[in-house]
Amino acid sequence: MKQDSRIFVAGHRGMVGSAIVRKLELDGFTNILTRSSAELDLRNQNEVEDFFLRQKPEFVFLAAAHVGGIMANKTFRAEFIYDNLMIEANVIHAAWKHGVSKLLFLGSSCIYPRLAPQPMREDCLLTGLLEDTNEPYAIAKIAGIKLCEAYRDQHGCNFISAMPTNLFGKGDNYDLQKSHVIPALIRKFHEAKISQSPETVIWGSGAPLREFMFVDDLADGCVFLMRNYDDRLFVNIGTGTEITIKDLAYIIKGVVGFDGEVIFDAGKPDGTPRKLMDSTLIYSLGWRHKTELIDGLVSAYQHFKSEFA
Ligand code: GFB
Repeated sequence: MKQDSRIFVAGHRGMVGSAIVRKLELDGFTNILTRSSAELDLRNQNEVEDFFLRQKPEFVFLAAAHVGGIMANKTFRAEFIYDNLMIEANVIHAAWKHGVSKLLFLGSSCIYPRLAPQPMREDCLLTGLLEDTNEPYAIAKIAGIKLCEAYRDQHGCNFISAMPTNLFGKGDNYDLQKSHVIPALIRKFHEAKISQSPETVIWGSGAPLREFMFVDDLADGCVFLMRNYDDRLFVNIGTGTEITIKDLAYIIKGVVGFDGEVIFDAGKPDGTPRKLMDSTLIYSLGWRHKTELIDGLVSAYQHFKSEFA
């Protein structure tokens, strides 16, 4: 990528896309193309086709997606598969048709089988059944990987894919029914502190293990891969560290400063029991995350307070 390359960040209003734009701006890229979903509906093939024809992007970060936490995935199953399949198919096809030099597609760690050996290596894709709560989303994300591979195989396109672990940070969704666990717990503990509630309810048993990455680190990893990686195999991006939801809850409780009890609601789903990625491949290329979980959580709580509290 040259400093004045035409770089399209699809999904720049989302948590990941906005972090990629921040990173590109920090690195001095001067020609970043963005469109809101009102300006360009990526599910609409004609609109996508017209955008690529007129704007001629040279590089594409495909960060646009319909995303959400465990309950949103479980509930809005049709939207999660349809929106994501349409976005990926339209953007990847148009990128080939209009001669994009390189595209990076963003997937998710939920592409791996529910009971995959831990830590999960890239080669365990499609070796077992998926987690039911997010199967439609995972199928769409696997389709995105396969689109990149197929356009590379048939047309020689330099389309690569990155699989981030669970993310959090600036621009996260704090809607309690749709969000992921970290923004949900920040909000729940904050509101319980303000209202001096004696307790806060956490979903599930607290036993599941998750790996979390601060979104600005993920953006750094994506730009690193865009500059340094041209191979067919998709790349895991993780921190290598996992934590139980229970321990995470107590850390966030401390960051927010809530003094009450934590109650676990076993009526809510746990989802995948464990989801730790093997990030040996990206480490071997010379990349590592920079932000420790506690520092990222402190920063996320500050963003939450400045935007919502
Ligand atoms: O972050 P989360 O929704 O995503 O949930 P997943 C992680 C764990 O936190 C689950 C528990 O075991 C939840 O039951 N949890 C506890 C909570 N309290 C809460 C709460 O108040 N809100 C939420 N949301 N969770 C999603 C997938 O799975 O992760 C997607 O559905 C995607 O497909 C994404 O892969 C990264 O890790 O379970």
